[in-house]
Amino acid sequence: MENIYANISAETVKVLHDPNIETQDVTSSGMAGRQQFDNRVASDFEEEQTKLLTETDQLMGEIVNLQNKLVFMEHHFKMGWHHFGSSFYLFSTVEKTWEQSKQDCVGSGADLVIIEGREEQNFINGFNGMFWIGLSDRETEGSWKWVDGTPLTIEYWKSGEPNSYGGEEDCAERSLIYSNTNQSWNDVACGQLKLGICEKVAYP
Ligand SMILES: [Ca+2]
Ligand SMILES: [Ca+2]
Repeated sequence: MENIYANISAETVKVLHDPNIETQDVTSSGMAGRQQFDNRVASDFEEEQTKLLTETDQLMGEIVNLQNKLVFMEHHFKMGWHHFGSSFYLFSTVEKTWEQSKQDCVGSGADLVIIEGREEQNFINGFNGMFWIGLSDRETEGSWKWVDGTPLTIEYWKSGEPNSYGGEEDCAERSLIYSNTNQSWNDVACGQLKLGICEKVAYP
């Protein structure tokens, strides 16, 4: 104990014993300060709590989204869809006309495939067979458009195609591939019977 008192400075002792300093005021001021400190701590705590609750809500939302995505993907894999990039693809097993194949795709929430670049072209080329793709010049001869209305810009026609053979070839197929995988499209008559490739957005 003596050591503790020894640490109290002479000035402190003087203040404590000075009759001119109103003890009551000093005590009130100390309590008010303590109250302010407590209020600030409580306010910080509430702020932190609100922030954590918001973050928890966001995380729960993300978990629900991921669970929904998982269910969506599992469902499509079971139905035979393939996942590539940001799309699902279904390679049909029944030969139909271009329009019938398109309608089948639409019926399953998709459309005939739109090939937007080399990677997707390579992916499509990984499957054997002659498949309808979502490309035609049915509206205006020679003006090839995808099923979503966008004009053809990147193209992978076979050498000598599209040739509109007999003047009646308005729909495009991914034909059999020989040597160059960048040349696998051919225009054929839309009424021919072929398999189709459907594409839909994987994460709507
Ligand atoms: Ca595509
Ligand atoms: Ca042709």
